[in-house]
Amino acid sequence: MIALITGITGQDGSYLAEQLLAKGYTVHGTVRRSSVINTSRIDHLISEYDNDKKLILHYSDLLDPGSVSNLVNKIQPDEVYNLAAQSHVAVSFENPIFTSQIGTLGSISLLEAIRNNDKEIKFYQASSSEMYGGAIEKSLNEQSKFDPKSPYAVSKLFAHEITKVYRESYDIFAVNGLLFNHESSRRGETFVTRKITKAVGRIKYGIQNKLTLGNLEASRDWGFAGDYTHAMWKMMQYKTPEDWVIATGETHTVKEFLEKAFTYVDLDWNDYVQSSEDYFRPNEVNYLLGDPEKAKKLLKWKPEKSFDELVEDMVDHDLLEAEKELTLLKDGLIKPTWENPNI
Ligand code: NAP
Ligand code: G4F
Repeated sequence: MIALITGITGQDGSYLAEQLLAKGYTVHGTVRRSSVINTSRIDHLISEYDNDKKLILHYSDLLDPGSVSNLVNKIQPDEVYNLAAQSHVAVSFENPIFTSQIGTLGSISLLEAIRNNDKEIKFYQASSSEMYGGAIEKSLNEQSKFDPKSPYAVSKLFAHEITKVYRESYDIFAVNGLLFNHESSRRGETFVTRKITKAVGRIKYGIQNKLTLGNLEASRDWGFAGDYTHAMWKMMQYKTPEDWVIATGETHTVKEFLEKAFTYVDLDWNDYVQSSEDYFRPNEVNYLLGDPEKAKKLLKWKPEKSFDELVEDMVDHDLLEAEKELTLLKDGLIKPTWENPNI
């Protein structure tokens, strides 16, 4: 089996590549050219699989439809996973056009490439619970109405709908994974969970003394990224192409995450955390809770890692990172930054 993953350098791309390679797939991934090497999440896979050409990276940007089409033509994949995006909701308010272009141009370029090359190629679109936005239902499933609240969510909604259009119009096996928030030690450092666990590690080692966040009352259905990428693969093996909600069925506030993470290292978060308007968004999604019953029943999928285990794993990882950072600081190899200027 041959898979193409756009966004392989991201959190999900790295877990998905790992899982597909372990199943014996040949994995092709797109990498954006950058002035610094940006493959840190997949370096362990490159050293293991690069020599026997099981993992092959290509320079490609989703904003360049020609490069996307050439790639599909050249690789002739069995499965395409479209994970690339400007995935930060707050940043999408700052860069709305760029964010929208990746979501819209990226998905339709890939679908067109599949339609023109080989309609047997299966397609996965990384849809998002963010598209539900202001929905009033308590628990959200595949039938719930969308109400996007950010440029990011609107661009994801376009990709979601165009995926359905290509499925219905051209009989392409095109699926949407409606994934609720999923985290890990590979999560980008400006998403709230990782921002917290990284700060916990640094505070514990005395490298940082405060943490500034935005809305502490926001509530999210947080799962483990590795469980969710496994669900992506399962959707692609199901007999028919459909839309699937992937979630834990539990929701927690940012405050609850703080409580769990700081208590784990015997600290009281109230002593370190402040909330600033600077980190509030122009439009907030206050509450998200998913209902994964369909995936549980038909895909035989369930989240393996609990909320507590997820938080503890992330804190454990970031304690080790902080310990390494402290050594570098002591050796004078890096300069101290008391708090990362994060979004
Ligand atoms: P991520 O860590 O931010 O990774 C995004 C990936 O997209 C990175 O590899 C990034 O490359 C790449 N990318 C960005 N702009 C690109 C462009 N113009 N052309 C090609 N590649 C580009 O995101 P993630 O958490 O893994 O999420 C994967 C996908 O699932 C995203 O589409 C996200 O919107 C969606 N999603 C995520 C969640 C979640 O909770 N994690 C939930 C629902 C949906 P660089 O490494 O060069 O930046
Ligand atoms: O961690 P977040 O930035 O994730 P958000 O906005 O829910 O988006 C993530 O999940 C979506 C799925 O629902 C994905 F589609 C998307 O790509 C991304 O992966 O923020 C979570 C909550 C928000 O309500 C935010 O306002 O935490 C709140 N928050 C409070 N203080 C903060 C902060 N978020 C960030 N990033 N930074 C803060 O300081």
